[in-house]
Amino acid sequence: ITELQRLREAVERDELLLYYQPKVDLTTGGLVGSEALIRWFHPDEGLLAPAAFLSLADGTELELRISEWVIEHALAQMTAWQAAGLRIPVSINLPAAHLLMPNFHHWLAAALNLHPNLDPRDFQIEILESTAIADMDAAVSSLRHVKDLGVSIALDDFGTGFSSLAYFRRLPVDTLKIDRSFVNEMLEDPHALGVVQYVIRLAKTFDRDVIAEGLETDDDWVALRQLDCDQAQGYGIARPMPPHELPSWLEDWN
Ligand code: G
Ligand code: G
Ligand code: NA
Repeated sequence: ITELQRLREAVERDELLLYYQPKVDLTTGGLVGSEALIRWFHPDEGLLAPAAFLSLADGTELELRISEWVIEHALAQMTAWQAAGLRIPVSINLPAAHLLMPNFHHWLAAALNLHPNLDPRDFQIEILESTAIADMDAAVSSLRHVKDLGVSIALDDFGTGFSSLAYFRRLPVDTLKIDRSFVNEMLEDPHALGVVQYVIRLAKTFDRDVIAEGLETDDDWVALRQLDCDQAQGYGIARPMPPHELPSWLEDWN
């Protein structure tokens, strides 16, 4: 059987799982959310990261099935945490093409309706900045439909794409995520630092939230805070972890 068929079976056999990486407020240190990151627990090869399998599904109906699976499982996890007394906002990663499908918001609304106790404002969708958006008017309208449900949108890996400021200004996104390549190098490379500073100011100018990816050290934390960055995630806070570990991580962190 092909690798693609094997991945299809993995979805149906529930071999996929979501890990969660905490996001914190850089001023208070408090948890502000978590990013769901897909993994494949392969019976022979062990735990596989998305880079090892996700591209197999590119452009197939399985890619859509995986997005559906991610939405369902992330919402179910939020509901489970909530039942345990934990309110943990979650963001998921979706191919921009899925978010931009004309019927996507109906699909998302149906998934949210299965979880009436969740506040949709605790749910966020991350799409890559580098995704080319061919039809800007259609994109703006799709994103507005999603936002009308209360769900927020983040532009991921910001700074690595080619989007113009005019494009960015029109897109109704709530959050900019500064790509970790800039954060990792900002203390050695003044150009990287300049980009980080620029994205933070851009976000503030447009009244958007801003989060830094790839915070690895205490020095990174201090620098980002001095630059007025609101939030961060990264190995210096926590690595992505299975959901049952998050409550005890949180207890240690607090
Ligand atoms: O977890 P890790 O850092 O290895 O993830 C690598 C990349 O894979 C992330 O930057 C993210 O963009 C992508 N990714 C992770 N989980 C998902 C997912 O559920 N769906 C999609 N489409 N991409 C994901
Ligand atoms: O932007 P994206 O969604 O791809 O980011 C998530 C990816 O980044 C995951 O693969 C995760 O494991 C990885 N990641 C998260 N924090 C850090 C970090 O502090 N340093 C590095 N090198 N990678 C990180
Ligand atoms: Na992401």
